[in-house]
Amino acid sequence: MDPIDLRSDTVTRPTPAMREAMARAEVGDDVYGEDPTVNRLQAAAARLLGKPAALFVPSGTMGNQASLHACVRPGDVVLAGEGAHLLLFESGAAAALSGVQVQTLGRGGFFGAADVIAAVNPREAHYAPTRVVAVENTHNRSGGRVFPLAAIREVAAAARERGLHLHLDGARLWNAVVATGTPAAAWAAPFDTVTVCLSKGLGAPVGSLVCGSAETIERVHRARKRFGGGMRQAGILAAAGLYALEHHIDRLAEDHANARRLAQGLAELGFHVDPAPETNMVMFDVADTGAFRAAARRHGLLINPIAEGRFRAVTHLGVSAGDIEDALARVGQLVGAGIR
Ligand code: TLP
Repeated sequence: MDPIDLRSDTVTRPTPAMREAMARAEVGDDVYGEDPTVNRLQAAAARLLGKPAALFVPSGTMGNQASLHACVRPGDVVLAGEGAHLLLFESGAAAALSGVQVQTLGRGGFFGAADVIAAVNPREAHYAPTRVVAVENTHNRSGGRVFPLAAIREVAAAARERGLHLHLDGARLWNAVVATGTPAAAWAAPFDTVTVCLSKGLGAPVGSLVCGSAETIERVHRARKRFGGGMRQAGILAAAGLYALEHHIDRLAEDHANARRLAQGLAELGFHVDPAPETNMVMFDVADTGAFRAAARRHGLLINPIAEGRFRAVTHLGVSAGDIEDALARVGQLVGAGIR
């Protein structure tokens, strides 16, 4: 019985064609700016995101944290939605590396202009300066939901009026692009810095990009160096990223269809689940977290809880429509054995 891995879209492995592209990659020393494949990837990403410049970084975490580092001073406030990855799952980096406090606003990862206006501190010596508004799209903790573009534009207008920097954690922006048909550049336009990942749904082994103005990217570049993220012959990785951008964006629609089928099947098995996931994540509730996880593993189903009683299943390049039917059959066996 082959395992079916629904823990995350980070578990994907490079396809044979991607590995061939990696093997063929021309390389140079990227700390000198001399890796032609990294340079091509950065140019391609900047073009796709509609920004003047882009920088290849080792991870989404470094993309977020180097972006923040480039535009804050210690003591500043970063506003972000509830459950933000850059607050909860980056090992305290915003505080540890940049000395900022992250303050959440809105509900469930989403917020509007009124929330921003209410959250910005007065410019007065008692208060920490509010410096950044960060949006996560799609939003991981909410189950891969899309932050609506109209709301983003209103948030951005309010933030601009108050002189705030706008950052987008677009680790899964490609999923929002495919789910809505709105191009990446339109999603990125309101933001000063945009992090996008190659190693989630797009299936590259490593890598993310930060996009923005040339001047901002120069500062992010310094932060990348400071954080130890300067890479040498990184063209081997960049080649995988280029391949992913060229071949793996449109196919995310399959992951979204698989997530919908999984949700529907789980609902039929009696689970409390959002029946219409927007992208590639399915959140559902179970009675006994430990028992469900262990029994699922015994049945060759790898899946992680995100909280007591709540699981996240993520569809990706390594999971076919047939695998989803298999996964549902395996969950059916658990339910038959009284585990749910
Ligand atoms: N998310 C991972 C885990 O860290 C939770 C996952 O399995 O979903 N932004 C968002 C919205 C993310 O979901 C992630 C990774 C990151 C940033 C960080 O990316 P990496 O892992 O490349 O540092």
